[in-house]
Amino acid sequence: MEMEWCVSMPKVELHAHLNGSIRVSTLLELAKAEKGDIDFSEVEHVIVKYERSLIEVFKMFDLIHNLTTDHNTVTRITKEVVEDFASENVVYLELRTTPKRNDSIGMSKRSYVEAVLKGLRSVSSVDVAFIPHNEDSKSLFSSLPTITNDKCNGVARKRIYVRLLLSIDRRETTEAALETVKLALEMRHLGVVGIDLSGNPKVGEWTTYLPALEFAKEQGLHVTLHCGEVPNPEEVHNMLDFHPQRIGHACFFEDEHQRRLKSSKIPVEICLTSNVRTLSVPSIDVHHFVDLYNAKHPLVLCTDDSGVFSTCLSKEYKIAADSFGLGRREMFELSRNGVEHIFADSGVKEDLRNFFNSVAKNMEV
Ligand code: 6MZ
Repeated sequence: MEMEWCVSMPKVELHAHLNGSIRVSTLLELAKAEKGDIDFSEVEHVIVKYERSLIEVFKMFDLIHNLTTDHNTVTRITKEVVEDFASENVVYLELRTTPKRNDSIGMSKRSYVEAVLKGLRSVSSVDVAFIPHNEDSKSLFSSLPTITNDKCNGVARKRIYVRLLLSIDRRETTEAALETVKLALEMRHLGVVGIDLSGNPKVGEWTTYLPALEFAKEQGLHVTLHCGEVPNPEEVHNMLDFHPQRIGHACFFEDEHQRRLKSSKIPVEICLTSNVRTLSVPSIDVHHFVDLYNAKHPLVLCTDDSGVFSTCLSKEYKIAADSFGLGRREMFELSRNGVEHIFADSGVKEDLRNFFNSVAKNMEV
């Protein structure tokens, strides 16, 4: 499958961690400029490293957080990440991030999220629609690119929907998790649509986060969980009992869980490169995508951490097409089906459906 075609196809991204999606060039620039504890010559090779184990990935996040967690940098990376996704024709982005408190620089979880929102407002290269009920007047059609042969040549100004998920880090306490959920509720009118549970899968206990996740659900927030990223059958069992609206990864699922997943129809966010790099699956050809895809289970391809894993969503589609023998029509359908699993309201969903339908005609798929 040609990369160009994968780029030109409209896509939805539902599993992207803000700090993991940082541009490598930005990370290197920040590391070079850092005057504090970080010695650039020691971290440079860590940043540009290609292969990373799961343990190294989480060390990398600690390094990234050391470099990024002040308000201005959070704003900057948000702007860049949205621009990067928009530039490869992502038309709906659900960006997730862990609100961080850092008293020493006057950062609260709320001011962290406000810095993210400032980043969304500061994007100038594309139109960003992130405030719910504010965008009825303008649909994605205003950005429908002119398509010649099989290429999009973005004549019109690009437009992207962005919604936010606030992540609970598995290192957090029940109280800290509840604080994140309350913040998400207070910021719903600013485009926060749900809660994610993430962080080092080898850390923490399900019962710690459960009260906050149940509260989120009761209040009508959408919930997605990192589930089965490492072997932990008891936790997978409990997570399936909770019945989140989506799950991420689903790598280590025993047969019984696989059966329950399929009958539950819980959509799975699939992150091919991330899973292969962190050895959550031994190799791409045995990835559980194939089994779920053949069973017509709801799926969506995602990047996870495009900066950390040197990928982008178009590349993930190309990898799926090349590894599993899918053609243009199948790839387009896979992308289009992602719309059904977004957490934004029905108006956005309808606009996206119409958009994909008209692009399908133009792209002759
Ligand atoms: C679990 C992950 C992850 O929130 O600071 N994160 N959690 N598994 C993964 N698979 C590789 N990749 C990223 O973005 C970085 C944070 O996202 C979570 C981790 O908590 C990481 O610290 P934010 O914007």
